Amino acid sequence: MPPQAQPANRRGFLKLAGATALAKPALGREAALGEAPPPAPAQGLPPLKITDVRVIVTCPGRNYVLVKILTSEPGLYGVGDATLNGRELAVAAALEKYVAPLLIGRDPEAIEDTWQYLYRGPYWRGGPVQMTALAGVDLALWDIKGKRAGMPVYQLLGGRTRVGALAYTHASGNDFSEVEDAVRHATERGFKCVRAQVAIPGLEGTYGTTGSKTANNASGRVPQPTGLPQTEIFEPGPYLRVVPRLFEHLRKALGDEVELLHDVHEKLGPVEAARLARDLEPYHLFFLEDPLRPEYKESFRLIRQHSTTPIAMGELFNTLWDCVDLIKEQWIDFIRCDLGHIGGITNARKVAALAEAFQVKTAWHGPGDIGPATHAGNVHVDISIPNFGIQEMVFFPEVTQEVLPGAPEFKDGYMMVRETPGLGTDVNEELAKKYPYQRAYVPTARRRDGSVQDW
Ligand code: EZ4
Ligand code: CO
Repeated sequence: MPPQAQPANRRGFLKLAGATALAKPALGREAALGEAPPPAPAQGLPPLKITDVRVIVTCPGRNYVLVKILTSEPGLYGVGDATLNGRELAVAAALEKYVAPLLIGRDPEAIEDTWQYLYRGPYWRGGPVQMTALAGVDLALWDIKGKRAGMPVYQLLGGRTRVGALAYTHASGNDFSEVEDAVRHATERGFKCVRAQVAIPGLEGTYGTTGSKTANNASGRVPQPTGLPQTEIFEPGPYLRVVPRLFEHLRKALGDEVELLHDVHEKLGPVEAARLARDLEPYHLFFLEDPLRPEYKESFRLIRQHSTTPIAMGELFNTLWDCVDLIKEQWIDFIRCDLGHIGGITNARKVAALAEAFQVKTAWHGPGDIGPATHAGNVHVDISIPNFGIQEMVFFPEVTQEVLPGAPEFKDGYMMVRETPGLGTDVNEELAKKYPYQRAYVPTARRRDGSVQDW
């Protein structure tokens, strides 16, 4: 019987196949040295092949790129997210033109082999575009494996280590009292941890606050009518004076219990970041996020020498190797890679394991500009590792949830994955067509003198 003729449902197949198949699983063929490993089907299951790879670009509220991988088992497919904010079509092209042809006919069960093949195979490795494409494939393959096993992905990763993933949300405003209100609103919703950002007087727009009280707008959720990036103005002096006062205000107004975080968004130089970390010490942050640019990791040593404010870093990293120095030197307390930009679950679990050895915890990036499948991947990893720290999250608007259903759910301060097999997320392809891609960039930033500044 060809694989296509097998029932999609595992139990159905077992019933049909009976004890013979269980005793002697039908292997595709013998392994040949020097070739990719042949399909190695799980006990009692027929070998599986990838038959189609669909790349779906859609804009239900903002742009998303999805990878849908179909298999030779009727009805069995996986969905991954390959969204790279402001460079969506570059990833879609990488997937369509280069990755998809390599996947057709491969064994979808061989996740690690496929990961290595797509990472090292093209010779030109790494970078956000390729690593986001790889993440999309990786997430889809974990989704398939979970569905085939009849288990949520966290079970395949070793099972639960916790009930839910402690979450943080964003609170921002144009002045201290607006931020205070936003933090109160978040705690009323059940959040125990809140990231606080404030507009800096005299500067036109500051990361996390531009033109709106929601960080989602600031990070480009609404495609701009011109289709070109907005420009923000940044000066370190006013920023370094205002931020400690914000947290002084919040602690006086809200007390000590709520956990507060702040995102520098890689905007400072080393000694400036050290000063901010030191000045924030009295307010006991949960962590100070992404204080420095990612290029030169040793600068983090300087922050450590001056402060006990916990430090988190990583959303601009693309591989495990970007994380090595920060973790092994214990220059950070939280590693916060973006699963969607470091090649998915396969690489994230290695980052987590490396971090575990050095008592560093995880805090995976969780903004609105990565899709529900990546958020689900985040939480499946969060609840199956020993050294989880915290999970950044967003509430997806209704229209996004209709096109991309199944994001993890928020419950009393924690993220919960669905107990359905696989990642628990999906894509409504028909509905996705109603929301065509709209060009949108992340904002850029400049100093008052006109020179380029990190956003
Ligand atoms: O600005 O994902 O912690 N979250 C963040 C995000 C990033 C966006 C950039 O695409 O820093 O909001
Ligand atoms: Co951030």
